[in-house]
Amino acid sequence: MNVKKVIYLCASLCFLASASIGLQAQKCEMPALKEQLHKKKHCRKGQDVQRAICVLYPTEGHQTKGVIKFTRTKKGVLVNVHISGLTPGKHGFHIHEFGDASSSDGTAAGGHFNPDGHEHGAPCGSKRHAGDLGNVEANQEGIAKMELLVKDLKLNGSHSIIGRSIIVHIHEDDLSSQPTGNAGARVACGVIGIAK
Ligand SMILES: [Cu+2]
Ligand SMILES: [Zn+2]
Repeated sequence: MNVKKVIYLCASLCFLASASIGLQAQKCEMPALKEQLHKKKHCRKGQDVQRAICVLYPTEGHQTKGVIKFTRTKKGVLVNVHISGLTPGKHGFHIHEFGDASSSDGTAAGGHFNPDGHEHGAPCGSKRHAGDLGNVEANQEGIAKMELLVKDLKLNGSHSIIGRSIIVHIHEDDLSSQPTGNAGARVACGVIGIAK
């Protein structure tokens, strides 16, 4: 083997080695790029929630159930309420802080959703808990059906209600007593999730 051949062999080996390193690097970059594209596509979608839904299940000893739908509009969030199994009359209706429906009495959902540290109030008031939705009113059949537009309800951002819960109470919310409106026990609870 002469010197020329040795140099040629070395050069070819070096070329092959660097090519394979390059290939490996490319392989590593591929999943990262894919992940970035995936994030771009899906996280952006996640940041722009248009609709939400909450299925209410009865707490222990009660029969109240229902479905609450939230739809973002230009004027605010439209809240569509359909609840059954209530006693006739008004019942406190709030968004509570935690999306935790694990306790049989609904208390794991915590207090009213209150990201701004305000006092409890009426749904139309400007200084109130963000979760204060007032009352639902059941007819003689125990059914409450209504639609309300809540200007400052958010499905996105720091005040988003996604992952919080809805609680229906046994009594009427008087819209003034602190900190809960004196609405009593929790008869139904459900977690608010992103809807299609
Ligand atoms: Cu409540
Ligand atoms: Zn409140």
